[in-house]
Amino acid sequence: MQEKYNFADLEPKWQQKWDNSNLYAVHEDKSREKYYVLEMFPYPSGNLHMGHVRNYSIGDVVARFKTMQGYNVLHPMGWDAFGLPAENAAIKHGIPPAKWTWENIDNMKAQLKSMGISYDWEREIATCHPNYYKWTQWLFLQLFHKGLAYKKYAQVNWCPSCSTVLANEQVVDEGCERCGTQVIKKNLDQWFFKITDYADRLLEDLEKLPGWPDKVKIMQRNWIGRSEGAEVKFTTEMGHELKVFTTRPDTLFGATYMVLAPEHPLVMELTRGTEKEEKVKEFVNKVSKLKVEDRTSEEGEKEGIFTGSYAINPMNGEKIPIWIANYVLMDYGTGAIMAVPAHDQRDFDFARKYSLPIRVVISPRDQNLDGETMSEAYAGPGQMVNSGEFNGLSVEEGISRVSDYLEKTNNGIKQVNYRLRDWLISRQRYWGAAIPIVYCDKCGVVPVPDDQLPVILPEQVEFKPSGESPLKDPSFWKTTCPTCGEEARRETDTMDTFVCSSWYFLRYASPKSDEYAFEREKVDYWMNVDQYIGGVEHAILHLMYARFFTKVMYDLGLVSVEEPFQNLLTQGMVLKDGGKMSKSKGNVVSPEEIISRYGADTARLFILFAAPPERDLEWSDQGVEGCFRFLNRVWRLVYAYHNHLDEITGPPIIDNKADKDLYYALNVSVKKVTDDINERFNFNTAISSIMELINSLYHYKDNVAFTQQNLPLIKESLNKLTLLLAPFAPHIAEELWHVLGNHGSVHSQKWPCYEPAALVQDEVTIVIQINGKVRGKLTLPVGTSEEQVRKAVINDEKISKQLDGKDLVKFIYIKGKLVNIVVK
Ligand code: ANZ
Ligand code: ZN
Repeated sequence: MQEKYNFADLEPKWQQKWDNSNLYAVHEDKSREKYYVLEMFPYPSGNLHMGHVRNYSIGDVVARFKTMQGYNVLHPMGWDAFGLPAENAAIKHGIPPAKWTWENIDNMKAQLKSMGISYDWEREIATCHPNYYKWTQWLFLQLFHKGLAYKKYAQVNWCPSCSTVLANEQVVDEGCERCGTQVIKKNLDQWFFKITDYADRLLEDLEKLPGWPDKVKIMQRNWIGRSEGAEVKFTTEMGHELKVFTTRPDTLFGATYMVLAPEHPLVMELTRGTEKEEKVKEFVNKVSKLKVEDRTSEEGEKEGIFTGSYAINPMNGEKIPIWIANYVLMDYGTGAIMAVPAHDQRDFDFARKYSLPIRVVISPRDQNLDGETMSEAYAGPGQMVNSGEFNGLSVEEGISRVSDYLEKTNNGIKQVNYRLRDWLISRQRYWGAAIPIVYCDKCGVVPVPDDQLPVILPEQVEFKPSGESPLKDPSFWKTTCPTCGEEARRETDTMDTFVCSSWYFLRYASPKSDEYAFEREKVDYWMNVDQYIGGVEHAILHLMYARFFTKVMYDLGLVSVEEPFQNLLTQGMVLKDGGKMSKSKGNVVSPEEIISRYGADTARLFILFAAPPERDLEWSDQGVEGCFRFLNRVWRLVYAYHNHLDEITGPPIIDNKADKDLYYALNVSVKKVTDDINERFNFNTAISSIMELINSLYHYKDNVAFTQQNLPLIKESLNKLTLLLAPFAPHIAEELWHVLGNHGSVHSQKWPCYEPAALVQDEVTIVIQINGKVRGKLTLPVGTSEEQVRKAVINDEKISKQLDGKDLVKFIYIKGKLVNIVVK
């Protein structure tokens, strides 16, 4: 053993040995209980950042700990490898996206290995590999055959100068990210997945996920956005049917105007050929440029224009004006509303602005509302008023009775609406999984037959400066129809990369299979993921899509679980100087630099020690230093003893006070580390109790003469210490495990247990304060009565001297802990 902790030698040494011995390879074994721990796979940008280090360090502790607890642990890693940055790099630097991506993967894989994470690299996957995207395409076809993949016209962002579609994140200040040209909306034929068919199940099954953070479930619930209400049929004076969706049928008598979304088909019909036509067109044009969020926010400026037409309220035959306004969206409900300004704030703002009537139809118990004088809409409980035969009903009764009435009179139906939209998966991009569809003049839309999968992406491609996808080239799209053999065109759209990541957790079960996307028996053994770990930025889309895919596959009989992720941990961010680490802020600390200066074990320990996993973590150079010093302390302690322990065998015999204290500290530490990891993933407090154990060991070493030291106890303590440290700092733990004369990898050992009896102390130390200041300590048997404590304190030599000649005013005893004496 070297005197100095030389991480730079020992870390690569062990990484190599672990690799060579296939230490982390796992196989299905029905005789053993499995545990599947998964970190969200990264996009291969080229370099790991601290967020990755945090994510994977957390996962690695869980994986190693569960392995030591005896589980058969699956802990795989792969690459979410399709996506835009590769294309941008290609356009900028002329490197083919495939080359760029594979080089980045090599780089990042080496960095991951240098962190010593316990991945089973045999199971590595990359979504851009034909062997993987073949099955992404196959799954697309399963959805297609089930009627869950369909095509329709939809709006996209379009740059007229680059003549290409832009993803939302490529639109910067309404301009094209690349050339700055103003982006326009364009309607294109697009592929969708019918996730809305699963809205109810996606919502209901959140109840089955007690192991998910509430905040994530709330975000998913809001995203699905279920609303119960009614669809009500109004008619225009000219006789068109005008349907609206409302969650408040009880307020129907208070509808004083109607609003159509600017994109509503009735807009043109109602105004064509009238004096309003020009103005309306202008208005519609203006609104179409606004962002959805700006249109719907409560604060956003509401603007509108009168169509000149009227509608008839089915409840009372009243004639009310039809307006067009920016705050009503085409793709929610029916794209039209009845406006009830007295009870809806957005309608209220609009009505005030355009002097439209406000009629109160819900009256609260304790105030008298008047439409003329109200300063805001009233959305609370109350009684129906101004509502004919329904007067006097409560809001809830009103909603149900008016809905019944509408159904009976054929003027409406009860309805549930969702905010969730179908998933637009078409990307007019090159670097993605091609949609396996062929268009034939004779046969129409033809799915590519299974035996012709994958539809291969050409890899030696050149990008035109316009950024147009190389798939727009005849060498890709020219093909023959799988059905009739005539000339046909391939679909040139590729899939959203969220499709690739919606099933990757299943592929890890049989990553190399040519025959199946995943082998049923293996997937059934491993699924579902027991612990999923990743950033909260994926709380909505990725997790929703993965849940959707899992349910579809369940319905197709491909998997046995309906939810993919049993428990979810969303780790906090890594901050520096209070802000998120980011290139643009110039406050990035590179993992490579920290690893080369202090070693991976220090980096991991710091990141696990600095905050509980779910909280944000503030980077601290001193904190890193501190962890490095701690590992050095561990090293020196083992160094001090290692030559004396070879011959020591057998369990320790504990008899004197110093031994008892150390044995107690050891057992407390084992219990605390075990509980902290097991129950709460509180790695930070687990690490502090390892640090306390080290302090106790040093205390023993420095205060007990060497000849008096209990070497079997030291040996047991050091052995257990390395076991406790193994999940957090795997390299140094492995080295010390061997230095201490043990065989086999520390990571294949059983997790240490503690001796419950040793946790019971027979003596307690009581702190003695006089007038609030600590003046001494007394060690007494557990269970000493207050009376006896008082005697012992007052008879104590040191204390009695300080009490001499003073009046004892008060004696306060806090059991087993503290005595406070007040004197005058
Ligand atoms: C009348 C009414 C009276 C409404 C009232 C609310 C309160 P959620 O809960 O989000 O589903 N609405 C319907 N379709 C809309 C659209 N396409 N664009 C903008 N607003 C729309 O909201 C449903 C309510 O939002 C509906 O109920 C409708 O206004 C409005 F005191 O109808 B309500
Ligand atoms: Zn054909």
